[in-house]
Amino acid sequence: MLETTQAAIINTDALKRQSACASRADAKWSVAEIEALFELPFSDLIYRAQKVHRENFDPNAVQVSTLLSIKTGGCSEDCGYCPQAARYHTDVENEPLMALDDVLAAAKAAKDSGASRFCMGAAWRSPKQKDLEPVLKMIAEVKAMGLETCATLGMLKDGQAQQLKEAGLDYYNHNLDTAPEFYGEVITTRTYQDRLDTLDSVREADINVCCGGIIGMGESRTQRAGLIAQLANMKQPPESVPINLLTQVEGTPLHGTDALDPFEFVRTIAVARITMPQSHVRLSAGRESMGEAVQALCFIAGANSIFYGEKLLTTGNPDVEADNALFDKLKIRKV
Ligand code: SAM
Ligand code: DTB
Ligand code: SF4
Repeated sequence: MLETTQAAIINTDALKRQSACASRADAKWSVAEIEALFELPFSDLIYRAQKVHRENFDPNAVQVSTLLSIKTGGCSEDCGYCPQAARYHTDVENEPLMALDDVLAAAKAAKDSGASRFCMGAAWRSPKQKDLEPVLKMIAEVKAMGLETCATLGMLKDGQAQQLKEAGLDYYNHNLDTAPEFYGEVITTRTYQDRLDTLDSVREADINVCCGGIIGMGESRTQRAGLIAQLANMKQPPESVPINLLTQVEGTPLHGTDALDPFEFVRTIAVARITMPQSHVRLSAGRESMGEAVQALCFIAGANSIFYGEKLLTTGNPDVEADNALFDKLKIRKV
């Protein structure tokens, strides 16, 4: 009997794994195939990415989302890039959950400046039920303002995704961050499988998935390809794929990592575009240090979404005037 129960548990686990990630046999892209894309001459890669982009999207429209950190700092996790982890000595202070009215005022300002989606982030390992209740209210009210809603609150437990859906959540952001082979170098307090399980519950609750990662953490090109393979081989790839360039924050373990060549970042965007033709690829953290030319290359390579507003969660982002000026020069429309 014990054996049967154990076998059932193992089978359920195996099924769960398959539901987030395609099994080897139906993998759409091997890591080697993705690496071969990375190896293409730059112009050939960008040409392929532009072709795929134009077949699937208006090439001159970029979706804009504004982020707000509704609960900042004091996080129990050890993500090596993150200024909000309590264990690292950064300038980020631990703050309580923001009041509803303050969140709504920020959402209104985001809407007035042209954002179509409002993303609320919390520095939690996982939301406690007593913390989730006020967030559900925020989601419902932001939605009622006519904005799309997104939240990133950490790992979700049974039933929480369903509650978020019922409150009106359109997108849940939960990143895989990097390839499984590099993951343990960056985070030890939660597993890759924990992340896949949360992504599964988001899918099951019929919430759009926003899932991507961070480039420039010292991973190899093969590992960058490994992250893209994980995302592209999902049974249903994420609707939104944020590609963050590591923002190095003093006091975090990854501060001092060798800077990534900007062309390698552009290549990663192009490869994400080719392998996930129907996903919005978001040029995420790191834009402030990129300059206009590299950002323009990212749009040409197929990025069609950004975080818009002078702050990400705790670090800086270009101000809206600078983004609007760039969009005017490139004749890009915000959507
Ligand atoms: N605490 C929740 C979690 O980890 O799921 C939600 C917020 S967390 C800050 C969201 C994502 O932001 C992380 O998964 C990571 O990909 C990204 N991020 C955090 N710090 C970053 C940094 N310094 N540079 C680039 N991306 C970063
Ligand atoms: C994502 O992939 N990038 C955003 C959002 N999802 C939540 C966060 C970037 C955070 C950068 C560091 C900071 O501002 O604290
Ligand atoms: Fe906490 Fe999220 Fe930062 Fe990790 S990335 S330390 S879970 S806030």
